[in-house]
Amino acid sequence: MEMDAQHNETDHMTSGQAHEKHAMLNVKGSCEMCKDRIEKAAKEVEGVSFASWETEKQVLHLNYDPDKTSVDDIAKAVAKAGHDTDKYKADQATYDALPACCKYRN
Ligand SMILES: [Cu+2]
Repeated sequence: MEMDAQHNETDHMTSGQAHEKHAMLNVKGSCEMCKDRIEKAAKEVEGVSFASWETEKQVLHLNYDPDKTSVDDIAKAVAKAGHDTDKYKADQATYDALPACCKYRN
């Protein structure tokens, strides 16, 4: 009687990249060096296929495989590289070691 039951299942398969998810993460930084550092830190996380940080908006765009990693893991890696995220903050020592042009706190 119900013909609609199939519809939900097919939605998953519309994209070519089977598992990829897109996410945006707020990440603090200031210059082009920060952009390189943030994107490199994110891409070094296994499962991340794309990372692009917008300097003006302070937002990191991500494509990743949710079977291999999570936004949480990526945020941790970015914080470890010296950049604050919503959830995880960089250690003071790590932050202090950043070049002067990269200081984004105050
Ligand atoms: Cu910088």
